[in-house]
Amino acid sequence: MKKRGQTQQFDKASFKASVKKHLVTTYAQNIETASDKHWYLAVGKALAEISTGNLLETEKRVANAQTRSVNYFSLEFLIGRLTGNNLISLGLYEQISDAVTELGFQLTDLLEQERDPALGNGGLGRLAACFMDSLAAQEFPSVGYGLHYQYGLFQQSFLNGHQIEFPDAWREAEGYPWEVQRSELNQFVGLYGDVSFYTDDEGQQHRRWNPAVTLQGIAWDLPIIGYQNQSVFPLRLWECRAPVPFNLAKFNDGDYVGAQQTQIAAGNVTKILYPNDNHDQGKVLRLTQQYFHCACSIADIICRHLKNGHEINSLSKFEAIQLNDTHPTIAIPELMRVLLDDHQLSWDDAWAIVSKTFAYTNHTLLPEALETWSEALIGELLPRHLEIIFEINHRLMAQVEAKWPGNNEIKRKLSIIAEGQSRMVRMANLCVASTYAVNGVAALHSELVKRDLFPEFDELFPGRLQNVTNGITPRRWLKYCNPQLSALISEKIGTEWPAHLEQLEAIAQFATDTQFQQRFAEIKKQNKQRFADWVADNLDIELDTNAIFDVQIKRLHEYKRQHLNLLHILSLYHRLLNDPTFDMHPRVFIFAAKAAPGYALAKDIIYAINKVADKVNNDPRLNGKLKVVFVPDYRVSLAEIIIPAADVSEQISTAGKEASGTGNMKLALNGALTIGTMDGANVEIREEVGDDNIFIFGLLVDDVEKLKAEGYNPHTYYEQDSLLKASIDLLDNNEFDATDCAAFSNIRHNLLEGGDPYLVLADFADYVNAHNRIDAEYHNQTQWVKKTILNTALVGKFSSDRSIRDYVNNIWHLTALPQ
Ligand code: F58
Ligand code: PLP
Repeated sequence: MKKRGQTQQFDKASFKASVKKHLVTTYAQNIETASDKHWYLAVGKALAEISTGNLLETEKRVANAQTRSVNYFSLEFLIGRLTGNNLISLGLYEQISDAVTELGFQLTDLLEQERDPALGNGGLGRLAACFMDSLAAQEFPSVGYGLHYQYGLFQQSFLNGHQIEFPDAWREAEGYPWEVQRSELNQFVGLYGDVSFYTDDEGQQHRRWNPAVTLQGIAWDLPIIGYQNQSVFPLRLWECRAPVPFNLAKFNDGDYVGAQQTQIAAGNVTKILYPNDNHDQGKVLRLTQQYFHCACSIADIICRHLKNGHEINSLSKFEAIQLNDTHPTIAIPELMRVLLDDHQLSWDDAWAIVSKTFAYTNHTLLPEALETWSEALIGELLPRHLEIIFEINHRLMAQVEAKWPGNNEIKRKLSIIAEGQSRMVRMANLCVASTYAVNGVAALHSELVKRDLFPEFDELFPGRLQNVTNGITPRRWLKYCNPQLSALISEKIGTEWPAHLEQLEAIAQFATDTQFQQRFAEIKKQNKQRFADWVADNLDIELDTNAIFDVQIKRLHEYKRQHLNLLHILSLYHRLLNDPTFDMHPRVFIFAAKAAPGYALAKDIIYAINKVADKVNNDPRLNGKLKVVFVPDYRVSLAEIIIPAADVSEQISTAGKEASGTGNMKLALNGALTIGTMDGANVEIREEVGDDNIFIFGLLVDDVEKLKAEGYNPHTYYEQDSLLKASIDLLDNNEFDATDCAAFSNIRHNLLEGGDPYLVLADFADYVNAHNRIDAEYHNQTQWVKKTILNTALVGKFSSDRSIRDYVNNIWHLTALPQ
């Protein structure tokens, strides 16, 4: 690998001139009167000039290297703001900061002007962004393929405690300064229609799809800038448009609306990101998005492959395709179709390529999130693809028959087609059958994928099912978001750690050094103050930075159990008011979470937390011991200020439900102590930091299964635990809500009569105990700070650079670009 520290050549005077040029000529602003926002846009454009040049250079180097690339297919890339992070990668943060000061501005103010490109829902989309960063940092040839949504994940605000959603026009009126259109890469995509036979000149019969509708894919590239190495790889996002602006015949007949119908329909394909996390809705438009994404991306890969002078037969030698969950699975039959019908390969030759090209990552075991599509719908939208899926299934069933002769039960389980009233295509089965590697995202999750989800596939295809534990990029999630801690670390162990996070282990030796502890604690305090100032300015709530900042930030979902956290808060409220012997260190409970717009109970939980916050924050009887803040509009840029300010990280999913989590890694890296269940990557965090430096509680996966099998009854817990009973009863007595909104009673009903599907009541007592331990241990500040230092020091494993190396070594088999 190239020696790090090769930063961009920089000439301040010409940079300033370029900013001014863009301000005037690109954005038509006067230098004297332009707003901060226009200065940010102009700075972004001036920087993008550098990155676009490097992107084209890197493309050439990749072509010359003649090695394998990975194509990361994902319907989501939750990249967050690019400008600040890109400055770090370019190694130009200080220089640009100086240049901007000379222009009369503060760089930090301008960076605040950038809207987050929220092109993802949560963990899965954010993981894709971290992976792109780590691929570029290590110079592995790579392209990210996604969609250029006009509207990203909705913006959230609260009205009387209720979530309301607004469209997220992330590009605003001016467009996003970092993106460039690559019109030479545009593609055409078919839909609907029928399939016919034809005979070629040699008398061979072939299938041909005759689509009834054609869409155009417009390629937009965002630069993924390698950390201080000058390589830039593309994140290629496809925008859907109609191939012609309107229907001329209809227009000439005076049917002006009819003339635009196709165009309006085409514009809808990439209009909006579906806002569900861990839930599959099965809408036609979603399948259209998926196919549009895959067809454009496959076409682009093949164009590149042929342009680089390679034979179609060598595709898998030069290209790997990683499917980020099943959302881009239709790429599998699409590549088969292109190879069979356009390149006229035999089935066996085409299959040999496809089954050596694709790999698939599973991110969930939740049954409601496992994608299936109606066979009828696929047949209508993509008739040729359905034929191909049938053929893949036919051959799979033959393999199953050979391994388990006459066993129809296994056939029913493994079949890509689920029988039933309406036949459904199971995308995960299609993936496992067609890829050469399948991975879960944390050790426990990958074991459960083998044990519970695909045990027979594991027998049929030994070795195919693997684990790659997730990771996070240390550049954004430590160096950029926590500059003071980063400076302290660099002072002690040098500046190489952002590219080699395992080096952080060397700060463990300072965990008991009083002076280091003081500085570490002081930085945490300042980060808490930075966040407290933000809260005062934006939410008008005063926070005491001496309190414990207890943070749960993630999508709102029953399995993540924000309502368990809420019940604990209610138990503290109850004890503070009713038990004169009870005392506690002041706590601020910080939440941030978006609920899927159609997820009623999740919205009820948000409402309940907001109402409890209103009450406890203003109740003088609590002596300021308890505060609750629900920060609206959770997004990457908010995570960047909350995470460095956290003392406690809530990772409290029901065991077996959270595939990995990545927020848990970010918080631990920034010195928050985890209170968590033995779930997802919490298990591995515990292994790294040691039992003394984490607060583990709750049922284990096997306990959960056993309890459910025995017949779980939440009433038993309710009746036997007086603190739990008092807390749950607070949900039902208008203590927090004078309106007749049913949110509180819905939550209570779900927990008691609804059977408490995520075992909140079963874990409550142990959770409260773990919190009591936190309260007790926080009093011993020396010990506490030691633990937080050890968290930062010992989580180097969770760098996404390591995850990417695992993929490279075990799945993709890539070589880093030579200089
Ligand atoms: C998440 N999945 C997992 N899905 O829940 C989390 O444990 C894991 O850390 C993360 O992936 C990365 O591996 C997730 O975020 C989604 O958001 C999908 C969006 C599209 C619809 C289905 C869910
Ligand atoms: N959303 C955003 C904005 C994030 O930054 C992250 C991870 O840090 C997530 C969602 C995923 O959080 P979790 O792993 O806790 O589900």
